Amino acid sequence: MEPKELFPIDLRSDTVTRPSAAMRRAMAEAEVGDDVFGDDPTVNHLQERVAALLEKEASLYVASGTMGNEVAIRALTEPGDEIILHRDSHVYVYEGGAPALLSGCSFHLLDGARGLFGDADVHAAVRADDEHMPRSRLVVVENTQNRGGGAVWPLAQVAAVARAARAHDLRLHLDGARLMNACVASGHAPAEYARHADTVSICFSKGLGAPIGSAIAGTREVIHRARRARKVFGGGMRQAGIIAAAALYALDHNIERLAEDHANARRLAEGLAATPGITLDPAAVETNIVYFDLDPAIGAEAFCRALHDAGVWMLSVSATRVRAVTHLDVSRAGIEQAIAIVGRTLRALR
Ligand code: TLP
Repeated sequence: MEPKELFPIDLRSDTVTRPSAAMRRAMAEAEVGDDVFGDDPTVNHLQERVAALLEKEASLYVASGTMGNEVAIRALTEPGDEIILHRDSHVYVYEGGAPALLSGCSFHLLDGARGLFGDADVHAAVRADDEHMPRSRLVVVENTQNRGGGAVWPLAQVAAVARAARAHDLRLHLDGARLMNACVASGHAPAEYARHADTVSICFSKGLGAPIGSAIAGTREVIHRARRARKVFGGGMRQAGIIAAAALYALDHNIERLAEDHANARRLAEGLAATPGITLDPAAVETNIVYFDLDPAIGAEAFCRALHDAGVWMLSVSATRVRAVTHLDVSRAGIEQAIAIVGRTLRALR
């Protein structure tokens, strides 16, 4: 692996990684064609690869995680349907209300620690078949759960939620933007999670280190509907093999190494937890996402601004909450530096 510059130590997200020289070579050498005509061999290869990985009939390459979630939702619902999901899910909080805008769906929000919920929550949320009410149609599960601190869903809990959904003839979409992190942390194969879902999305542009792109997988019929939605949403791409090659490279080289990011996140959490002014339970860090709380007297925004000036970038997500995400462009040395700089920054602010 090429040496990376230490500064800035950018922990805002695992989306900030830059393609390595080897990944760029794979991109430059990719065979391409017009993917709207279905002619791009690299995209076709990637789609076969993802379908096999998730043990689904078909898959579809899309521009982003948001597009993956939204074309899946469009493919699985009709306008007027209601989606059951956690109030902290990306689909609800961070996709600009897209299910309402693009698919005509409303939301039924669930609570639960770390962004997770259970089968009883689904049973209780399903509406009666009554013309006054929206039709309950889809459950969305996010694994790992971003706002839940990168929490990993226990496989048995996904299975129970899926059984509850099926009992009411509901569909299940798995937002697996960081499914590979969940798999590396839990030891489960991606297909073990995917088997419980009608559609699964995975992102190549997060911890896997590709510059662009996500994919969804499902039955041939659902993927056919999703492909139509992708075109309507403006996501039909032409010689997309250039970027699909980066995704293939990421699948070949960047999955197992996510364990390093998880170890770095744990080390970061331990270092931060030992820093006066920070509240954090290191045991809550299961994957590559670390959330912590600051003294309200300091405030997350002022802290992140001062930290930024010192060369460490984190994201303030509320008045007192900060997020830091580890990834392949931050080494263990960078993490140790970041811990030291956070300590100095907080001392200066107090
Ligand atoms: N998450 C981003 C931000 O949007 C918050 C991040 O930095 O974590 N599902 C999940 C669980 C996600 O975390 C994200 C991105 C997406 C979907 C959307 O992916 P993109 O950004 O490719 O549309």
